[in-house]
Amino acid sequence: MPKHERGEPVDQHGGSHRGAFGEYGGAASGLIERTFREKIVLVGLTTPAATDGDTQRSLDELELLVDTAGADAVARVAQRRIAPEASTYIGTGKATELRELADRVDADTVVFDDELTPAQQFNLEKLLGRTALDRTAVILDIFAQNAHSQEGKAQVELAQLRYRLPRLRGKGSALSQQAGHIGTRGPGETQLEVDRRRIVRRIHKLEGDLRDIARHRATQRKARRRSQLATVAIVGYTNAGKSTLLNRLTDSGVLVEDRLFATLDATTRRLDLPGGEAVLLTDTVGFVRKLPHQLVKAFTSTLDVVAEADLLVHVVDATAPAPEEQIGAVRDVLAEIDAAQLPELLVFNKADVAGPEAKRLAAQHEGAVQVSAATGEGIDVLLRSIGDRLRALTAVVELQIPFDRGDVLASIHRDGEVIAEQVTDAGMKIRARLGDAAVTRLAEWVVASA
Ligand SMILES: Nc1nc2c(ncn2[C@@H]2O[C@H](COP(=O)(O)OP(=O)(O)OP(=O)(O)O)[C@@H](O)[C@H]2O)c(=O)[nH]1
Ligand SMILES: [Mg+2]
Repeated sequence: MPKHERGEPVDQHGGSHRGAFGEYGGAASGLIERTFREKIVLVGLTTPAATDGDTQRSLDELELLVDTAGADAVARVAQRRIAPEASTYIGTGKATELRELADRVDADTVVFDDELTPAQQFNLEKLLGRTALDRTAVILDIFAQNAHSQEGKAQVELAQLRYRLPRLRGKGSALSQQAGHIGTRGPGETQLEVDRRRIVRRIHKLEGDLRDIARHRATQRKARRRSQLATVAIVGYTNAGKSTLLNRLTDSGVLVEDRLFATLDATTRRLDLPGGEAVLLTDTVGFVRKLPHQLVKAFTSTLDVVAEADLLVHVVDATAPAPEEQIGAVRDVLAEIDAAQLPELLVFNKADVAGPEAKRLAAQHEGAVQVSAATGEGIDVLLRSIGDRLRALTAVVELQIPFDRGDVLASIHRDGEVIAEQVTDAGMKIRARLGDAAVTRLAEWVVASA
């Protein structure tokens, strides 16, 4: 049984004390191990655009998420509907059936595969007589358990508070959120208003802290840019093997676990490519289908490193049940952080287990490679591909530098790759491969671009 260090910050700052998976009491201190695993019923909806198989796969993943969060899925329900029902998501009739099932299997909680509106969640809890949660709450719970750095904790807390704010309601009473109801009128603030204000204040504080971190990061990145090293970001679905790959390539010792969202912070290391050039390689948080937008938004200070990369190395688990779907989900998140346009190198990982499937997948995507981050198979090809892709992204230009500008000459050697040098009457004529920034900076000496 894992230890749950969930110093869930929200509990200290007001609002409902209900953690994602019920009351914790002393467990919030991280000293007391949870002695039971909650029993969960999973509920998924199949809309006309999807198949039953899609829903089952999504529920398989939800089961894994629930398990990662520390609970057991004991039953699942899939329902076909044109669209979610506005007030109860599945409709009252289905909700009654669901309650009977939950009673029968003695479930503590029902988890829905899509984000519920605050009203749906409220109505469902009344109909089901037990806690109703959604996929978002489960993912937030896992993030809360895995956040260790100050930045990670602040980001997760911010996402949680933004998720909880509209769901806040007065203790115990179903009607207390309706202003003007008996018992809520009168001078002074209701407890609910106090809680809400406290949360809003905390949200502003966290936003300010994270803005500071983001600013500090931007300054660091600017310094790196000046060093002209290309930046490569490893992205991919959670558990695809991103951290294993960073470790394989740079001996980083980043935590690797067969667990969802093991990595929440970014780690950057220098990587020397076989062609002699060096790049900065970053491993960061993984993505998942329906990654809560609150999290994506809260994680900007971590994800900026992806949005500003020169190249994305997109790691795909070739043993996953539906790798193409995972690729799509990752690209959806990339679009959300304005990184969809970045050059991407697809890497099908776990080739040691996937066998011919890895090769087949790589063949279906132009320029893709297959590797095993665990055994090292295919890593040489990957390194060459990274070098090739980066070189293709930098321009080859010709520059004419007067003899008295040794400083400019030195900066070309430092920032780019000199292909040819020739002494002419007018000075040094140089053919060099340079990044965008260097080309702009050296524009007055550029005589031709190839
Ligand atoms: N067989 C095999 N297992 C691998 C390979 N690469 C990674 N794994 C395993 O896959 C699991 C996840 O690896 P991680 O490197 O933590 O994956 P990640 O993408 O960083 O995951 P998160 O940080 O949780 O999003 C671990 O159990 C690894 O040992 C591989 O090439 N082959
Ligand atoms: Mg990782």
